[in-house]
Amino acid sequence: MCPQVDFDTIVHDFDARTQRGLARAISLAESGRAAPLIARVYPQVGRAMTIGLTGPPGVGKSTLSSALVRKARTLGKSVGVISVDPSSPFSHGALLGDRIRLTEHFVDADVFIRSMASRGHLGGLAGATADAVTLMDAYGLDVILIETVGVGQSEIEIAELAQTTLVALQPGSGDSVQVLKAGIMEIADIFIINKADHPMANQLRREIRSMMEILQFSGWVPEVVSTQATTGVGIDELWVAIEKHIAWLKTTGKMHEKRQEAFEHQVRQLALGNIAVRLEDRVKAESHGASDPYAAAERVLATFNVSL
Ligand SMILES: Nc1nc2c(ncn2[C@@H]2O[C@H](COP(=O)(O)OP(=O)(O)O)[C@@H](O)[C@H]2O)c(=O)[nH]1
Ligand SMILES: [Mg+2]
Repeated sequence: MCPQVDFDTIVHDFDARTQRGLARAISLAESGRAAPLIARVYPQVGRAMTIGLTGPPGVGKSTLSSALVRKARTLGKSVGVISVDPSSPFSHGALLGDRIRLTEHFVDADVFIRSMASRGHLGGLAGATADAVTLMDAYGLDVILIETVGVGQSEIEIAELAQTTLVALQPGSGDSVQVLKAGIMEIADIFIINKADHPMANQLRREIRSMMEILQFSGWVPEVVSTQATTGVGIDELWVAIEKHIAWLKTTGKMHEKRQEAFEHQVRQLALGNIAVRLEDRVKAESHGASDPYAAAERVLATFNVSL
């Protein structure tokens, strides 16, 4: 974010629907200074179709993103791609790979690609990403794809910002077991068996089926779609499955529920982030030379007008 760019300029560029305006608005969100902009655009959100895509490194998420962008473009839809890779904040290797796989879309004015960081956002990376989704939606992008590496709780949380969560796995990698352990299976609305030309693809399908039995999904039962992201095989079927899931969310009223939960989650994260910062200062101050932890905790709480 260029410090010399003032807020009014960003708002002006954003309102004029320039990619530069959107890019700067997201940078503002990353640095935790987008609150007035979010307040201003919030009445316009809720139009976009949001898709989360998660899975282990190397499974083909970025290649799938690129294929999904291509599909959405053939349908005349504008697309935003948010790429989140907290596992490599300093080495840009993964992000560079993502960019290479998305190069064909760079010149397309209706495709906006962004990798995320959280430099000062109270809600952390998930908070910054949530703001980016809000901004892209308000900007008018039809489809928003959020790619995250499925390695930890916060990445899972980011995938869940979306209406539909895709979990990508690849055959012959032992992925399914890893993913079950990491708690990623539970968030899948659609399983993707990517690199489906691999000889062990059928085994992975069986593994997914047996894990689905263990997890006993109720309501929506995840679809399992085989793809070859590099050639585009299965992408049409994947798109159909996504649309089917979104239709299900709408007809059952789950869409509304999901939105409400996501809203509450954002409020909670913002409030907790703020309280955590204040709390840390007080804890340090009151712990120094304190007679016992309870007494110190009482003094900390007293500054918030509450007691144990
Ligand atoms: N054979 C094969 N390779 C694929 C397929 N999809 C992706 N790849 C390759 O797998 C590697 C990792 O892909 P990438 O999209 O960067 O994975 P990510 O780390 O999950 O984003 C790249 O070399 C891709 O070309 C596929 O369907 N079949
Ligand atoms: Mg990637």
